[in-house]
Amino acid sequence: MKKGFIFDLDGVITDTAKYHYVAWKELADSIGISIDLQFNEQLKGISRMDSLDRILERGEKADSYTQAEKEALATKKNTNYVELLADLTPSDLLPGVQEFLEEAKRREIPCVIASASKNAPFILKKLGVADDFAHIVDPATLKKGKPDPEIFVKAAEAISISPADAVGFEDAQAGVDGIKAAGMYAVGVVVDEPLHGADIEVKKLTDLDIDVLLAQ
Ligand code: B16
Ligand code: MG
Repeated sequence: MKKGFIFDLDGVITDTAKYHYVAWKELADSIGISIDLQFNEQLKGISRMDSLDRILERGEKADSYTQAEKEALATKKNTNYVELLADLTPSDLLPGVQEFLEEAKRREIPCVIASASKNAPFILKKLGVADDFAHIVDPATLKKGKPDPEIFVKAAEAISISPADAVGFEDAQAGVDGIKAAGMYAVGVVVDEPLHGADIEVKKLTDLDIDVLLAQ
């Protein structure tokens, strides 16, 4: 029997990718780099600094900024992004999330957030589900980002279970790779592109039978 659920945030609990895109596009435009929605796909699940590095590489400006200047650019993007999150409400939970979290609570299965986002506590509060999670892994404590398994291993540790007893939920390929590298059962939440290596793929969490999932 599985004993815990480990959730990615963006793309699984809510869809903040559209706000990341608006904020990154504004930042990129301001330094003469053009990005589009297709490029934005590459930024899913990737940390703030790694996202900036990918944008600078795309504009062939990887060596144009000092570390301090890059930090200022990332902060500028984040300020804009957090402003865009101001209107987030529980209605922005992805379909089936509320019901799934309630089912987990009824079965006393702890839920943990394993997100690259440093804004996760703020976002969960705005969505009204902060109390549904036993722990949020602090991405600032990580040595490596996804696809490294570290964040998922830390999430399992936080609720004192072995990774093999956890189910991980992800929408990004880097995340599914991290879940599998941690030795967990992987649920891929897909829009249209398949996720390689996921043990099961669903479009929304209510497509899952929680009892079947726990028996994996
Ligand atoms: P922040 P996830 C990730 O969230 C996003 O998918 C990614 O686009 C973003 O750059 C990253 O969080 C960092 O977010 O700038 O808020 O710290 O999918 O890991 O929940
Ligand atoms: Mg995600």
